[in-house]
Amino acid sequence: MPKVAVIMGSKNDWEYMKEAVEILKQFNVDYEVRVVSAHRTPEFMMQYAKEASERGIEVIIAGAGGAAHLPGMVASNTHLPVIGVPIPSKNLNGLDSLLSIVQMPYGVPVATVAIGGAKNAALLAIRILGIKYKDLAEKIKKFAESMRDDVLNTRLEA
Ligand code: RP5
Repeated sequence: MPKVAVIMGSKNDWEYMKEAVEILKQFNVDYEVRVVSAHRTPEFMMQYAKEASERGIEVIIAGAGGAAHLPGMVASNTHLPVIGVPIPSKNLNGLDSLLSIVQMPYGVPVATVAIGGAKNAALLAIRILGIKYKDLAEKIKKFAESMRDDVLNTRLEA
């Protein structure tokens, strides 16, 4: 049963959102991937968000670009944690996406990562799951240790 839903507003977002899936695979986390458009498939978006929890989804990662209302609208139709990924857009390089996603009003939070930050979205989802699944918490600790060792072992020609 998938634990993480990776959704995006358009198939054009996949080139960025696939990085989240690569991280989930690396940590052996079950996931599903879908295109769910807030403005082209509004009824489906609501149904998807409302049913996600009963289908076993525990965290939703939602990527969108431009007038990026998918993460917020999904958050308003589920009690699950929603992580928003601002997709780099053509005209404003994703600043529009970032501001659309990060400026959620009080009561309907979306945890927003950096523009194009799909990898961190997946890592945050795994940290959330790590509260319940101790093996994932251990994997996250090992991941941090390996990054630490990489830095400590770095030698520069000076
Ligand atoms: C957003 O608008 C999508 O997330 C995508 O980044 C952007 C363009 O969407 P499409 O025109 O490809 O549907 O909803």
